[in-house]
Amino acid sequence: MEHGVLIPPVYSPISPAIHPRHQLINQQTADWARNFRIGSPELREKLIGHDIGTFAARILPGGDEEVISLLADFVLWLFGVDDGHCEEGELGTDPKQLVPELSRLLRIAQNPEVSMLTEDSLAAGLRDLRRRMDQRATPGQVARWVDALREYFLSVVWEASHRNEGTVPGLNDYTLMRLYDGATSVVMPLLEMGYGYELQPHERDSTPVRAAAEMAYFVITWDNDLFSHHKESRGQQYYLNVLRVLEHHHGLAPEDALDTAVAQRDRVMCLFLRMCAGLNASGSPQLRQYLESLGSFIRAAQDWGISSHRYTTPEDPADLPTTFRDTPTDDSTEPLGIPAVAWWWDAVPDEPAPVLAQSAQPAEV
Ligand code: 3E9
Ligand code: MG
Ligand code: MG
Ligand code: MG
Ligand code: MG
Ligand code: MG
Repeated sequence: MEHGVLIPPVYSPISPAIHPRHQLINQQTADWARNFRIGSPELREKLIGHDIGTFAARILPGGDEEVISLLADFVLWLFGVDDGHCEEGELGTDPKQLVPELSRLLRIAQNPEVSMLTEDSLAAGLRDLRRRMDQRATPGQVARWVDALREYFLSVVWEASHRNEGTVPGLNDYTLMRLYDGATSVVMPLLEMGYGYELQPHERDSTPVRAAAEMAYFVITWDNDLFSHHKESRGQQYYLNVLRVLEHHHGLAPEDALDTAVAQRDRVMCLFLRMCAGLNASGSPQLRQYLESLGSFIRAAQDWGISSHRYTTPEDPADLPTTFRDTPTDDSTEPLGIPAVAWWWDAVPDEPAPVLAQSAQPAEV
């Protein structure tokens, strides 16, 4: 393997779960990709082989089937953009051309009726996604989906400027970019839609809840950087992931970069658990569902990440772990030395008061 890096089992304290109709959902997403001709024929068939419907069925294991299908099609569409335009396409090395193209797509998401990109299959797919969003989402959820697409697009343009220059950002910039270029925030409205509720702004936009979501983005994308390292580093193409950042800027040997990245995600995972425990103690039922879904999203990305052909690359096997571990390699409660996210550690509510033992509580009357 490149650099001799062997990805170890990662710490996962969250239980796996999957929607029982995952096979059908996965098949429907294959049909959708073919109907809308997402990506080049080669890319499309590759994406269909990645079991993205299964991934979506793990993100919303108890969710509405139509929303899971919508999420699956949307994630496949995102890979159509991320692989097709950004990482393997010509636009990906040219931020000046990427900006107008992504801005046009954003207009389609926002106003699907506009007569723009009428011959473009990604635009047609996006129109269909927006139409289905309208059937299941509140106007506020649609608006947040569009806003999240914009922040994803902004971050991939930043990434494209590094690809264009062949440069590697430092850890703080990389972290900030990665919070959005992993396309995790665009999934958030669908977590609510999957269970048929709308989280109220006073909860969703509160500093601790936003921190919890960002922690989930961090764990999901650091895990992706581990599981996709083989796929990304084996070719000749420019690639960017946390192992490369740590090797490049911190002078770490590949093995040490790996240990460092694993310790970082373990510490954030531990912080996420403390944050959720604190928020669950006082949150609404909708907030508790939302936090549970953040956990499902983390676990889904892990189960799918170690098993999808996208990362195991059977034609050149990646030798990914097949299990998880139940203890962190690093459980320090100290903030990571990453200024953009160090505030997370200050956002955790105080420990809830200990619950009285059952026998000490007065009997119900
Ligand atoms: C992920 O980063 C890029 C996104 C556009 C993929 C779409 C996935 C989601 C919306 C859910 C988040 C899941 C993840 C990050 C697994 P990157 O490193 O380009 O993904 P890759 O698969 O190429 O490693
Ligand atoms: Mg990418
Ligand atoms: Mg990629
Ligand atoms: Mg990756
Ligand atoms: Mg490797
Ligand atoms: Mg090792």
